Amino acid sequence: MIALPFIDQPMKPLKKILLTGAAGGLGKVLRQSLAAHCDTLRLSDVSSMGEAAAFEEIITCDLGDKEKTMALSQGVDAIVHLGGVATEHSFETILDANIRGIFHLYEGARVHDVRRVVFASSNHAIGFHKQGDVIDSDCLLRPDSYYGLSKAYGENMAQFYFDRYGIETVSIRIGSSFPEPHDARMLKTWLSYRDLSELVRCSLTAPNVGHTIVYGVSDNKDSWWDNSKAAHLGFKPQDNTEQWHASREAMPQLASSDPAKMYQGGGFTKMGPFA
Ligand code: NAI
Ligand code: 15L
Repeated sequence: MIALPFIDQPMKPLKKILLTGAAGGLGKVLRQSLAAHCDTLRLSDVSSMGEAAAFEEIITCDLGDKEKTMALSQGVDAIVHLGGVATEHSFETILDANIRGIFHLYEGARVHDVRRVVFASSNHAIGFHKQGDVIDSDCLLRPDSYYGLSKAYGENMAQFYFDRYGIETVSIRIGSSFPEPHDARMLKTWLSYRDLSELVRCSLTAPNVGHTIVYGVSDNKDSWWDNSKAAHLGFKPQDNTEQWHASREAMPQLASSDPAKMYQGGGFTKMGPFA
């Protein structure tokens, strides 16, 4: 019997996705998982991304370059925006990559009529909420760093481009996405790569998301983050930090008066000032 290709290979939901930050830690993970959801994956970063596979396009670009960043969106159906400075630095360092960069990206989306963006926001947009307090997506923004401020700005940018131009965004306040949790704090904030990949898939394909804010976190015990207001995304995390509890709790612990122990953003709450 002859196999019919359209039966064996269900249609992919999107023709072309732009992935920024493709050379980074999470970029490498999503470079693999996004391949299943589009015909063509356009990869961009300021750093080297290696060789392009047959279904990939590679464009080296600094997000601070308005013209080049806007052009990245030409012909794409959706954007997954990971690119930028990913930890705390001086304001000037953050400014071009994260603040000007996201403006350039949304302007490209507007001009090239891209209707969906998935934005890698961060828990550091809300990092000055206390550890142990449970917050949802309506909580007050409490950035803990210049980096966290840039993510709060990115979320506001996403809201503005939805209200003004109808471009939909899912802003994912990622906790800590690494192969394993590094310490006791990450027992609460960890997001496995498998759950990250599924959350990005849900964020690209769920209908009518408007501007949705969701916490990027696995199914960890006693989570600080309540995703009930993002239930329409259909995200069901599969992983949790149970297997690391004993070893991470046995590590030397911070004093209870240490800001890194008091606040959800951990050590970011006490970095700087930068001369
Ligand atoms: P990463 O630092 O490994 O990757 C970021 C990428 O952005 C790098 O490849 C870098 O070259 C690129 N980049 C930096 N400045 C740029 C510029 N001016 N123009 C173009 N590209 C530039 O970080 P990671 O861990 O992969 O994070 C990806 C995204 O997710 C970042 O936006 C980060 O803020 C966010 N995030 C990550 C978390 C995590 O636990 N890994 C937690 C919360 C948020
Ligand atoms: C982030 O936003 C950073 O990109 C990542 O490197 C981790 O520090 C993470 O937050 C975290 O809070 O653990």
